[in-house]
Amino acid sequence: MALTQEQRESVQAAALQTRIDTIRMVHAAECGHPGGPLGMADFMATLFMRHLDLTPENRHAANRDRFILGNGHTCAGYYSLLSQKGLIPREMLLTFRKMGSLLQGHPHLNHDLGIDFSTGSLGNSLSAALGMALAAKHNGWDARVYSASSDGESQEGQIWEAATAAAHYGASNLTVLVDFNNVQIDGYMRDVMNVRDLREKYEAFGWHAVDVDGHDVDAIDAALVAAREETERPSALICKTLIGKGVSFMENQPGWHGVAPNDEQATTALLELGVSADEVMGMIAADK
Ligand SMILES: Cc1ncc(C[n+]2csc(CCOP(=O)(O)OP(=O)(O)O)c2C)c(N)n1
Ligand SMILES: [Mg+2]
Repeated sequence: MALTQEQRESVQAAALQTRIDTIRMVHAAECGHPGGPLGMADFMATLFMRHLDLTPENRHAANRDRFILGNGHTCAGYYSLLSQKGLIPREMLLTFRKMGSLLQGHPHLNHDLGIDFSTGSLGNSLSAALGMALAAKHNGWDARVYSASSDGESQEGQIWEAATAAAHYGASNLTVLVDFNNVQIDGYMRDVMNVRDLREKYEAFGWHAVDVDGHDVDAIDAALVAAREETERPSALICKTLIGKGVSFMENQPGWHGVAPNDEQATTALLELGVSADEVMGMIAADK
């Protein structure tokens, strides 16, 4: 079923909050990765708000849905969404990347916070997600396993070992959402190491694979519904995104892969995201 206007607006509000939190967290930490989470915000918000069955009540249940962030460096947005779902206290967000904080610069497994796997070293995520998906099937659980990955992570050989095994074992309860932004740490992906057409690749590996506009929440929601309806094959959503989406000077700029905005840049970013001038002044001061 298509999203109602109310549902669409609620997902878009969650995506906007994710972008605002990302800017504030990376600004406050004075380090981190703002570009990726801004680009992923729309498909991550659709997944977290509409599909992923993870709540404060069920977080310790063995048979609940799982999520693994393969491109772990984009965790500011992930933490924001976990806080919007009530798993991470909001006041914890600004401790991001500070000494002693549970919110490390890459996710550390913590079921209290809803974090299902430690990531940061690219390439492991799909294997881990596949293990969880097969375990759920083995136990007869009606649980789905989602992972986020990226064009950069798709350069890792282990991803393709997992893709082979997932199709072979018919892990139809597994869905990967790939952040395809043509950017990685050192520049444009097509210049550094072109992974080419990932939809064709996943399809050739035996997956149900679709290209989707990674900023169109209706299209993402429909693709996630179709993935749930698959009974034989794992599903891959190749989400075409713009790194830095929503902040004009960060869009499509590899330089914003892993650099924190200074006070002036954070102010401009928050204003562009629609935060009022008064609120922005308060935020910049509070982030210190
Ligand atoms: C195994 C491994 N090799 C190298 C790195 C260093 N690294 C961190 S992020 C990154 C780029 C990954 O590309 P992508 O996820 O597409 O980045 P983005 O689109 O967010 O800029 C690399 C190479 C790593 N984390 N793990
Ligand atoms: Mg990328």
